[in-house]
Amino acid sequence: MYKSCFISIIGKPNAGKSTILNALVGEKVSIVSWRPQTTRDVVTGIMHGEDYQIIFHDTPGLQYGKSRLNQYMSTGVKTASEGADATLYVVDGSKPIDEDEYRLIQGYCKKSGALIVALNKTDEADKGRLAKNMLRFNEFEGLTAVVPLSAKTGDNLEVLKAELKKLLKPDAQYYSEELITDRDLKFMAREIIREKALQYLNDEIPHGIGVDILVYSLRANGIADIEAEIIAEKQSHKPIIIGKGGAMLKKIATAARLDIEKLSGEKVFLKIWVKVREDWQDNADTLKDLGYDAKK
Ligand SMILES: Nc1nc2c(ncn2[C@@H]2O[C@H](COP(=O)(O)OP(=O)(O)OP(=O)(O)O)[C@@H](O)[C@H]2O)c(=O)[nH]1
Ligand SMILES: [Mg+2]
Repeated sequence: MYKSCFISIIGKPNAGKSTILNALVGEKVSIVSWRPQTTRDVVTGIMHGEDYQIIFHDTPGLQYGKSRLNQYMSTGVKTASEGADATLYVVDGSKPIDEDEYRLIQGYCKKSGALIVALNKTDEADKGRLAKNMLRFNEFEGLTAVVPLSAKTGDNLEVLKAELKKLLKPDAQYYSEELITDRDLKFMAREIIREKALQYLNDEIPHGIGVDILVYSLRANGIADIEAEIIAEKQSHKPIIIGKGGAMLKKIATAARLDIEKLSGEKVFLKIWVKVREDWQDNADTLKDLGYDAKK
């Protein structure tokens, strides 16, 4: 009998939620960076087995900003967590876990559905700290399992998979086997460009940027033409994003193009412009243009 399960991946910014999702799915479906608040949308990733599938919803890190964009992100987390059969709560196990986070996780224990805690980044964690955290979680009532792992090295990933598979129940096959995400190439292109910008730009700029895909069209010979705009929130950010003689923008565009080509299997022509829209994170129209639209 076919089995499936919906699991939401929740946790603080930068804990490694998207990295875990990608490791579970076996492909990069959700962008990753060392900066907190990389993920802005709920991203679906599907892990397929012989007679089962697990549908994961990667969510934005739990955060408390007040902009409309932050509200969109918080709503995504809430909806994903309410609609799931189970929760995978990801903790950065290489750092001390504060009492607020323990309390938060205890709150999740009381909700219906299984709760698995992934203590991530064991490759960077001190053994003593890890043991202490494990002991603490073992005292939690209502916790299904605690799994220390490293999403980066893959260490103990199989143990996590085994725990997740225990949550499967007889159910329909919601997605066909070749699908690893429900997002289209236009969304993925937007995210990949944003990932490269997050990776290459210096500290004051990345959180203020958005990416709008203006054109994504496929020629008969399989070549994709993509035109995108990086939206900056300050005029002073524009020259920095463009770089000396256009060098920074070129670096972002080249890295993004290579990743989009790998993902789509198409040859890609990518053009990127930079535009300034002040306060776009609070502007309903711009947010809609960029796909941060709650009604989606
Ligand atoms: N050393 C180490 N680094 C990791 C591991 N997993 C993730 N990272 C790194 O941690 C950073 C954050 O990873 P993400 O997967 O983007 O974290 P996230 O929880 O999705 O973050 P948000 O989307 O911002 O909430 C990146 O630099 C990852 O490479 C791990 O197991 N070990
Ligand atoms: Mg993420």
